[in-house]
Amino acid sequence: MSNISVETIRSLALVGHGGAGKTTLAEALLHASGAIEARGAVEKGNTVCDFDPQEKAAGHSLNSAVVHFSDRNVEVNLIDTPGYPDFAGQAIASLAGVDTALVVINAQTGIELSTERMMKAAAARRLCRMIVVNKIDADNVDLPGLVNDIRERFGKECLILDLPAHDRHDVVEVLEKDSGDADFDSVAAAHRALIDQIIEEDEDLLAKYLEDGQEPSAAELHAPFEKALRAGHLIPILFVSARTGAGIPELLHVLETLAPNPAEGNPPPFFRGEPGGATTEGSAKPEEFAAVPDPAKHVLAHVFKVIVDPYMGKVSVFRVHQGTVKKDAQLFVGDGKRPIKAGHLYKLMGKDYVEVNELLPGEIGAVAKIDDIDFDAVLHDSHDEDHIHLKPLEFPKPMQGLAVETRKKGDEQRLFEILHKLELEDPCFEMERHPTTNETVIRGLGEMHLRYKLDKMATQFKMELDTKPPRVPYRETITGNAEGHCRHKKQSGGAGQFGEVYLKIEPLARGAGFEFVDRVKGGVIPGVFMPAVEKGVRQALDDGVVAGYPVEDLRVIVYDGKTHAVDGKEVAFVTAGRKATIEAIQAANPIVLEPIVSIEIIAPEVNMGDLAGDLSSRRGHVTGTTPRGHGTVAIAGEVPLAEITDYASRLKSMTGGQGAYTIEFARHAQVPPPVQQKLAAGHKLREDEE
Ligand SMILES: Nc1nc2c(ncn2[C@@H]2O[C@H](COP(=O)(O)OP(=O)(O)OP(=O)(O)O)[C@@H](O)[C@H]2O)c(=O)[nH]1
Ligand SMILES: [Mg+2]
Repeated sequence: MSNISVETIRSLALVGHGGAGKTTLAEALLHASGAIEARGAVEKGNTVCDFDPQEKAAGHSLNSAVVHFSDRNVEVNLIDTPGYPDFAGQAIASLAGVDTALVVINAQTGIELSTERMMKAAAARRLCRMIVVNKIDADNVDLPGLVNDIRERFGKECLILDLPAHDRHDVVEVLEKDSGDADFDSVAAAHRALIDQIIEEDEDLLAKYLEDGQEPSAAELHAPFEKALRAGHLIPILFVSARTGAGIPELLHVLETLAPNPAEGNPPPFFRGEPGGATTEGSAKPEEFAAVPDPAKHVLAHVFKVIVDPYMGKVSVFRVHQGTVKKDAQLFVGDGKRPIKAGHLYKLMGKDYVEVNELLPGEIGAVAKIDDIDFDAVLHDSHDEDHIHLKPLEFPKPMQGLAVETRKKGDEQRLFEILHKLELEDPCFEMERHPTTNETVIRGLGEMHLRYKLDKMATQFKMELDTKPPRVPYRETITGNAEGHCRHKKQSGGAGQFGEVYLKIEPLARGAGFEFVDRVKGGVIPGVFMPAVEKGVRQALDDGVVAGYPVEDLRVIVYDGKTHAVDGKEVAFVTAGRKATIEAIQAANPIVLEPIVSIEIIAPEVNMGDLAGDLSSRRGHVTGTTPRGHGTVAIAGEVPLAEITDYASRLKSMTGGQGAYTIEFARHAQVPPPVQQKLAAGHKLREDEE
């Protein structure tokens, strides 16, 4: 038995923008704790966390990586996440595995796109947050200015917990100390501000403090400190240099004494019931409950990462939230009836798998070769825990698309298998197959994201692909009510076919999808044929009517019809359902909708005018701009997806390679009439089937 207890466990994710130094910081922490003998460097491609050959070649992280180490009295589970917005999927997913987000900011570049996104995402998950300003050793850094920026952007709750000293070779902590030399600011003032903020959380302590002026002891401050962290009333700022090691011992000390253990963090938001259950008639509203980090209770664990490892097979990485996961334990996956056996339990150390016998609440572990465990699965050991889910994380919807085709004929099946594996690993990577055009489209968050997947397919799976811009995923919908009718009758040789359908259609709110209502009275269309009618309706909707894109957001009400004792046939009702629907849609002022994406561009300030002009020439517009210091600006805007298929190369040439952008689905909007006419030209409705 080890002497780990829940109180000694810390689980943290390093998040923040690309290049902030997260991977280097993980390396520094591992080294300082004695977990590794020598420190690797990202440039040399020998860090624990960037172990993937593609990461080594790229010089930055592409995937999240999990490590663990013991230091003094604590067991730290640490996740290093990729910072470039293209790889945000795994960074966001990691938040479900930890109590604390360490948001790393590059002192040279200040607050960046992912800094803000991850601060927000961590707050939305109610994680404790700490800001780590890295690279304090670098030239031309303005640390007091950065502290002001941080407080302006993220609030007055961001308070200094240590200050750089001795010309940034060192730091001095300000919670226990109230005097000393710092490079800027005063230790006394930072100390006072911190104590005042913490004491606010505890009325008794505050009263005592006001009465006798006696400062509370470190022990007395612990509980209110945790409370302030949990409530987001305190976001400590720490300074480090992952390169020189300045501030690293102090950061470790903070992890030991102040970072919350699993019982001190906000409990993870589990709920019992089906997602969306509240909106489906008759089903109970999902009921929220908190997992209790008690090793003696039933097991509850959540899979926040899946790796498809060439040697280990499918690896599911999970965090234990409740109970103890033991080697050889029988675990249920979600609502699955048959348990799986966790024959080997691992803790991860970058690419290495370290076998363990048990995992306590707060720990991050993995099981391998169990195909039934997918991303976001809940593992448990009692059927009482069926229908349990963790509150879903919010991921950006991938919109950057590329149509792909295998170079070798006959490789299609293998392509799907590989794409499916890649989908498993990355919540922001999707593949779609368009049966009408026979097109396979991959979608990700940006051009770099897709390029990485193509490289991975080529190197790891030896799958070479040709690519081209994909068809834009337009949709069709209706703007008015209308009726449709079809009497399908066929007399060909022997047995005939007969089916007649009357229906009405009504528009529904955007995003509502499709509703099918059977309002036929007196069995004029016998119940057995109703599924056939619905099938026909769905065929019409899937095929599209105006321009060949799926029709959405409407209700179809079948209210009358007729059958025939001998010739009434399923196929006849499918055809009648389809044609009646087409007739109704054509009469209901159909329109074509296009996806509009929100775009975020980071670029040099000097290019702003050009970029805004270019965006409006693409039927888009700027919604806001934020200067980010260091001569760069963040431009937010909206633009139709159809207009930015070539944006990556355009941005590159407009900014001399200095610009970056990401897009995210925003909404659907009606295409301008000339575009609709163009799309509609050449569209043919399907022929009758025999
Ligand atoms: N001067 C200085 N350079 C640093 C420091 N920490 C990291 N770097 C350098 O900054 C660059 C980026 O470091 P990484 O550790 O890869 O940054 P990251 O946050 O993991 O980046 P992503 O993986 O892209 O999210 C590398 O060249 C590091 O050597 C530091 O404390 N001081
Ligand atoms: Mg990294």
